[in-house]
Amino acid sequence: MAKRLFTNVSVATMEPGGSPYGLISDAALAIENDTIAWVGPPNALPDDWRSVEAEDLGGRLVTPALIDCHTHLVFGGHRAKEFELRLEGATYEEIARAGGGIISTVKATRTCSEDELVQTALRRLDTLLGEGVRTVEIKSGYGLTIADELKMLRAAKRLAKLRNFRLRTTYLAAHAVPPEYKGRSLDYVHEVVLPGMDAAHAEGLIDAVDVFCENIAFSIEETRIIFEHARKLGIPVKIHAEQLSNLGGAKLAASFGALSADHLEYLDAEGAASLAKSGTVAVLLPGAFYTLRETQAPPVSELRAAGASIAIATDCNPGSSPLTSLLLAMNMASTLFRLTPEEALAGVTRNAAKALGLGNEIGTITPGKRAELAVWNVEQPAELAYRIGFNPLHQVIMGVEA
Ligand code: DI6
Ligand code: FE
Repeated sequence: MAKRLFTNVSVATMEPGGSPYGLISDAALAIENDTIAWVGPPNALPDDWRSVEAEDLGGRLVTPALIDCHTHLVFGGHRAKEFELRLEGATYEEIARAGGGIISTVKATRTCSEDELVQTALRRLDTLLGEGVRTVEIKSGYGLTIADELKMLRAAKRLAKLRNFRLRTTYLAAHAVPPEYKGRSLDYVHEVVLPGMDAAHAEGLIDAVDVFCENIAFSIEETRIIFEHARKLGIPVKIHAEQLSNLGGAKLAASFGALSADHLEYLDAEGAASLAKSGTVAVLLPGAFYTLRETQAPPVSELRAAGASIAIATDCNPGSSPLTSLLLAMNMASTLFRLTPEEALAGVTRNAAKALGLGNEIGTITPGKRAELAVWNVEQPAELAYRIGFNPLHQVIMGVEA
């Protein structure tokens, strides 16, 4: 059995209930193959580890490798023009209604080959990985035909062969109504979203199904139809909800036992309580809030009071959140949403794992979980959310091999 032992290290285990960050200040950390074997004070190290030569981490901080649980990393083109229009006064909703927005990225994505999608997404992926991210969720949703949705998902799957990270793919054909179905969104659901889900599932391309439930996208009734179909196939669901208005999408998702409900700026206390009750993670996306210059922040106090789990993600996408830094998302979550730095770190580790249904495998430094660790050149865990545009990553440890 291959073993590695690390000493002279601070470990933010992110286990709840104990010290802040689950911090063990002067720790030893033992891993065996792909798994965390032991963590604790060095004088309590089990006997069978005493003969293993220790690697000194120089007093650095170790956290779980970071998890970006909501991205649209694969897409064609970019939307710098739209950025300019917004600076001239146009709103995101106006641009979307005028055929720009998501639809312009759909056009660009449809013209891209699978290879081109892989190559352009790889740049963004590498930027995330450079900050200690080792689990990334990637959504489809810019193809909006069965063939183009499958193309996006296959491109995402290829990324996982090119880099050493854990991938979760989500089927989001219900991201926008494509021009050819304008005014016929229910037809689009029946003719594309549902059969496309069958095809993607049959090819083993998806871990979850997502819906953009919003006035400019899909209604509550349409969302329900899509969720019921996913349930029949045994695929977990998640939702983009309450981003621009309060339609009650989060509550609907909770009633389906959704993994997560994401955005949530317009969520009310009742919605927050329903998420807590169903164990659905509230995923906050400060990059979109910032880019769209939203003024209504998500109801963090209500989520806390209800006892909901809160995660943070980049929402990396070409329109509302052209962000490829999870560390910056943590900073924004603290500064814009008033999350504590501890909540921000839990939001990209423990709670992000839960938002992907991976809570038993990753997200905390707990014996038995996977040894996917980030080592940082910082003294205190709060430094990770505190700095802006600074990357203190020292190294990533993925099991005994790397
Ligand atoms: N909400 C968002 O913020 C992104 N998708 C979504 O459902 C926006 C995607 C885009 O503008 O391209
Ligand atoms: Fe999104």
